[in-house]
Parts: sequence; C-alpha cells; structure tokens
Amino acid sequence: MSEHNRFVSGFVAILGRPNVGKSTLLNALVGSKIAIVTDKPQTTRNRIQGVVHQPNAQIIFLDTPGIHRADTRMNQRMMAEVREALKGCDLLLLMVDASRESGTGDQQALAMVQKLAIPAFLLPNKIDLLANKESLLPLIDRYRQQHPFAEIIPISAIAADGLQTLVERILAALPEGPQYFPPEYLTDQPARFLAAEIIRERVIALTRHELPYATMVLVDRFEEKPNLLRIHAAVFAERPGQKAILIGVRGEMMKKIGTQAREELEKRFGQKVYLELFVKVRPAWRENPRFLRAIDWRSMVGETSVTSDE
Ligand SMILES: Nc1nc2c(ncn2[C@@H]2O[C@H](COP(=O)(O)OP(=O)(O)OP(=O)(O)O)[C@@H](O)[C@H]2O)c(=O)[nH]1
Ligand SMILES: [Mg+2]
Repeated sequence: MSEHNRFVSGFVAILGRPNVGKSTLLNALVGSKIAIVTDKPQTTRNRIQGVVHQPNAQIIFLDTPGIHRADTRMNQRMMAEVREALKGCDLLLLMVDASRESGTGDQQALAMVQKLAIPAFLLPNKIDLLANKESLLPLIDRYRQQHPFAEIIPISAIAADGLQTLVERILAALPEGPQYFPPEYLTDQPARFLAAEIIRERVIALTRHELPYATMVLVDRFEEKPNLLRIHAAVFAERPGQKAILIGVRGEMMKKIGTQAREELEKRFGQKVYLELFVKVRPAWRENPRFLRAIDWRSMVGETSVTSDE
C-alpha cells in the first residue's frame, strides 16, 4: 500500500486516578458529550468508547473509571472495567492532574502502566490552572524516571489546549489498520444508558457527601414517539434517609434533578423529552452482585459482562 492511502487505526485507553479529567478529554477529542463529567471523583463507572474519525485514520478512545482502592463490589467492578479496557489496546494515555500533588490513585495507575508492555503517553492535565508552567518540570522528571513514556504532552482538556499535538502524536504511534467503525459511529453506549448517565450526572452534581456514590440510575422505559422522547427512570439509593434527601423538602430536590436532566436530555437527543423519575431504596446495592450485573448494559445487550470476581 502506498503512503498515500495508508490507513491507521487503533484502540487508545485513557486512565488515571478519579477526577483528573479523563471524561473531559474524551468529550473534547470526540467533539460530543458522550461521557458525563462532574467535579466529584468516581463519576465514570463503565468503560466508554468514543471514536475519532479522520480521512486516513480512526482512533477508538476508551474512557475508564478513575483508579482507586476497590473497597466495595461496585468499586471492584469499576476496576475490572479498567482492566477490560486495557486488554488489546495499542496505546495508553496516563493522565495526571498537574495542579495537585500526586496520591495513591496516581501510583496505582502508574503501576498498571508499568506492568503492561503497551506504549504509553503521559498527559499532565489542567495546565490552565498553573500560574507558572515551569512547575510542571519536577512532575515530568519524576514520571520520566519511573517509566519510559513514548511522549509527555501537557494539556488542558477543558480548554482543548495541546489536543491537536496529542492527536498528531497518537496518529504517528498507531499501526496501519482497518476502519473498525462506520463514519457516523461515535460511541458504543446505547441511548438508554446514555440517558441514565445524564440523569446520574445531575444527581451527582446536585447532591453531597455519600449520595453521589450511593446512587444508581436505571432507565426502565425509553420510548421514541413522533415528536417526543418518553423516559421513565428509577434513581436508586441505599437507605431511606438517602431517599428522603433525593426527594427533598416538598419534592424540591427531585424537581431540580428532573428539570436539569430533562434540559440536558433534550440537548443530547435533539427532541422534546418527557421525563419521569422515581426514587427507590435498594439496601447495599453496591455489594449486591446480582444487582450490579443487572445494571451492566453490556450484559443487557448480550455482550460479555465484566464481573467483580475475575
Ligand atoms: N481547570 C481544569 N479543570 C478540568 C480540566 N479537565 C477536567 N477538569 C475538571 O475536573 C473535574 C473532573 O473531570 P472529569 O472529566 O469528570 O474527570 P474524570 O477523570 O473522568 O473523573 P472520574 O470519572 O471520576 O474518574 C471536572 O470538574 C472537570 O471540569 C482541565 O483541563 N482544567
Ligand atoms: Mg470520568
């Protein structure tokens, strides 16, 4: 094949501790909001595919849950999702938050990269928060001593700073390969899962303390009518007290979550949305393997599901 019609493609996993900006980066690269983003850690719970199409290339990015200590079955399942995403990848992007001290999550993420014989780039993110770019140098030095990163590219995912360079370097690192997906394909997530995620994003954004972590959203009806999308979803909490907070005084909290989620859903799906939300209590759902399996969309659509005990 001549250089002229050389087509490159590959799978690129984004990993790092919670809250470093992995989902923000995925959305910026794909140019569409396919992964939810909040200011709280442990937002992403599943691996999420996002595809970048170019005339002579296709990059399949995989956003992953932030790497942290897996203390519940739910968190073990999240870490299994990370390992699943790394399988068969052509390139790893290790993201670190350049505006903060590194912590155990960063160490665990680096250890994963060190264990795999897959080329890796280091991406110090949030450089927009640095008053002085020279403060990056000690961080870069420290990481360089611990792993032979193929590239080190400081970025700001939120300001799309450095992303063009990043894509160029990724393309240079990827092998020749097929066009895995048709040009209109952006993500592997089914629409009803994306809808559940959008609702969950609003719950996380509007609640505090343990609630963001103790909440799960399941869409049980997703009906496309001619000029209306009808969505019926359950918001699960673990305890009656949490349910009371989610509902709020005179239903204020649920109303706020519902209004914001509906606006977001209408933007995402480009049509009018009728949203019905119900709050339910499912004691210790984060420890319940059957419930965790039931909420895994991959198992629902017949894909191999990732279980916590592998
Ligand atoms: N200032 C600044 N903030 C950023 C940047 N990238 C992401 N953020 C913010 O960091 C927070 C976390 O972003 P996410 O994209 O949800 O982070 P994540 O790594 O996907 O987090 P988890 O899914 O919990 O692992 C959000 O408040 C983002 O707006 C950046 O480049 N600069
Ligand atoms: Mg995320």
